[in-house]
Amino acid sequence: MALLPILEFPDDRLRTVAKPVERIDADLQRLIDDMFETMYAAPGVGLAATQIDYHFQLIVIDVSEEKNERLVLINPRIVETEGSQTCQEGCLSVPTIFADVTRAERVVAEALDRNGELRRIDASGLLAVCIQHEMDH
Ligand code: K1U
Ligand code: ZN
Repeated sequence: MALLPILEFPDDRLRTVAKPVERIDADLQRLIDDMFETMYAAPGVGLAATQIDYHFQLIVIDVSEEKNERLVLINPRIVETEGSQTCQEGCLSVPTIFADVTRAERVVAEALDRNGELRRIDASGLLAVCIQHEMDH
């Protein structure tokens, strides 16, 4: 596995609009493993592929205390939202800056997992914040 460089503001590549992933193969699964290693080392609770200069709709997340609940979202879509919450957010691409952001309290997202299976994720609290933050990338 490998640690990948994370793009930092004001790098213009962070503004690139990510395209849908078209093929899930061994190369992509290796990249997903590298993204988890990079995210854990940072340390962070999420990482979007855009942040490592790969401009496809791919996100990794682990908000668990024990760092053992890996979530992979490929081509994610938010299909339901409910309520609102304000949370102080950081960003690995904007180090040292934290800001209050208001987002939905609960989201239901549909995405492909690392094997290309369609998953429905019903998230609230930090996981909901993280999904919304990473999709903004
Ligand atoms: O996308 C990123 O830049 C990752 C970012 C995501 C995020 C932060 C805060 C709320 C929602 C989503 C981070 O992971 S910043 C680091 C961080 O918040 C953290 C790091 C270690 C433990 C707990 C949180
Ligand atoms: Zn971020």
